[in-house]
Amino acid sequence: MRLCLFLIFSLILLGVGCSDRDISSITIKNAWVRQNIPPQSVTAAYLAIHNEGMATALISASTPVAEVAEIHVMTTDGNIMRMKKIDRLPIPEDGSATLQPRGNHLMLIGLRRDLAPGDSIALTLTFANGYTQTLRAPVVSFRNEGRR
Ligand SMILES: [Cu+2]
Repeated sequence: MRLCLFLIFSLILLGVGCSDRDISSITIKNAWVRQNIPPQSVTAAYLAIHNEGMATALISASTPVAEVAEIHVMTTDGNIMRMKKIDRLPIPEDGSATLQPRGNHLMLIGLRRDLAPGDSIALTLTFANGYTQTLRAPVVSFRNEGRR
């Protein structure tokens, strides 16, 4: 009986330890958004996700400046690069996922205003492990993109 209680107590401790590790394990770096070119009301956002915990996935994104934010991956169809909406972007255990130009990105669709260089937007990211983070991403001129 005593051993049993001890085991249960240990499991509870372990459980708490694990979820703490998961929640604090994600760091988001280098977030930025490409300025849109009016009258186009779409653009893309990029960032790097670092995970020091168990495998998870990015499952949604949102921003007050766009009606929709979708997770897009790039696929090749013959010689043609196409983008495709996905429901979850896997983030490996102790790994990372990078969203960058000509690669995977967040597609901001239905911009409510034009995004000009010097501006910044709020981006909220939600992960499969329950972690959610809101961060600010600067708007970058498409002319300066190569420097990033
Ligand atoms: Cu896209």
